[in-house]
Amino acid sequence: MGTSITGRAIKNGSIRVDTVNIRDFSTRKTMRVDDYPYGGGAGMVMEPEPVFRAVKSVEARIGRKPRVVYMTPQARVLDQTKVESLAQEKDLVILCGHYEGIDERVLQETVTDYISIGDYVLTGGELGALVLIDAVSRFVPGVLSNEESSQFESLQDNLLEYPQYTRPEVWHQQSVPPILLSGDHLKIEEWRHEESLKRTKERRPDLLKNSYRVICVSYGEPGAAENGRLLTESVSRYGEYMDYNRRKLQKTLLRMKPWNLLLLVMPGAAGEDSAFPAEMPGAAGVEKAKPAAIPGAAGEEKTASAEGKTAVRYDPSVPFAERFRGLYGSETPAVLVGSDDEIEKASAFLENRKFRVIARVSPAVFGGDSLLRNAALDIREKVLHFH
Ligand code: 4GX
Repeated sequence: MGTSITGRAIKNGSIRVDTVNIRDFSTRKTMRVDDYPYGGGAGMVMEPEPVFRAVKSVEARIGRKPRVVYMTPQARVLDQTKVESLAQEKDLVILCGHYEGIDERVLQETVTDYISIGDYVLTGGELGALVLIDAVSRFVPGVLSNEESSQFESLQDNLLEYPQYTRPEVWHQQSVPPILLSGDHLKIEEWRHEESLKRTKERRPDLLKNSYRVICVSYGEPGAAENGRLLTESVSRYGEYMDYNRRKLQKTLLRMKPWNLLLLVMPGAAGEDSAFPAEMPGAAGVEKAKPAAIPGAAGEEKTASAEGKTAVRYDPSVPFAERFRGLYGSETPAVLVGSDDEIEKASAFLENRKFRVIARVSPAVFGGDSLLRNAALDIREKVLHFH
């Protein structure tokens, strides 16, 4: 842990790793902490009491009950969603057996999470713990620089990373795909998304069943558009974003699939006093993808914002059925953000249009990066559960 990125993180105080030796909590003169298994059989078993005391000593030191993770091959294999969820914790205790298993009763009483790092057997849980610490650290603020964090969400959408190229343009008779030299960023994003899909189909088709496309629709105050974009980007790298204040869009047919996710950002989601910074440098740890261009906004009332983007005036009198004339789901999960009142009305409308509302999110999530990040995590977990 002392080298490279984790080494730097420890030195700058972003993370701290303490070790507790279970043997220090032995109940015997010999300092042993294991004994023969009841029922016989090969190997030894770690006694419950020293493990219990070791965990209690950590609780006493930090003054609260932390999540306690037990590294074992008899658990679900660690994935990026789990890593992100663990990274929200201020403290984590990782319990490692070495050579031997631990008495089931103390596990039952102390362990909150069972985690495996893969379907193979190690000599002890320590290497698993290092893997876990390493992966979790990347989500701790201050561990990665902006540059390092801007290129890491490859598994966020359950898709593999697209292929990368650098100079020279031709190497061993092989050219860099011309589109990457075109300077057309929208086209490049599209191409990368396609490559990610292709690659995942070929190499990890198992990931695709947990993959879904995020489509965000917002309407309401001008800030709703920006908030919609922020939320979309924290949930998915390849999310699409649409501003339904635009009348042309209100008439377009949008039939969403069961593997899509609708994020509906409504009024109340961006009041006058809510913060929606023009720039959120690396806040969500996601590279900023430009939202897709929205076709046909000609003739709309536009007001140029400071960034030169266009905002469209919101007309609150337009009813749902008119604003979303062409919007249909087919058992499509939907997440609603807005005032309670607006969420209530929207739910009924969307359920009629064959969407399934899986989460209601308070507009307060736009109050800060960590709130937004937690909301995104929660949404992703709910979608996976829904599927
Ligand atoms: N992902 N191991 C736990 C302890 C043990 C020994 C004997 C029962 C009987 C592992 C993994 C892993 C090895 C850690 C066995 N338990 N940890 N250790 N795979 O293989 O996390």
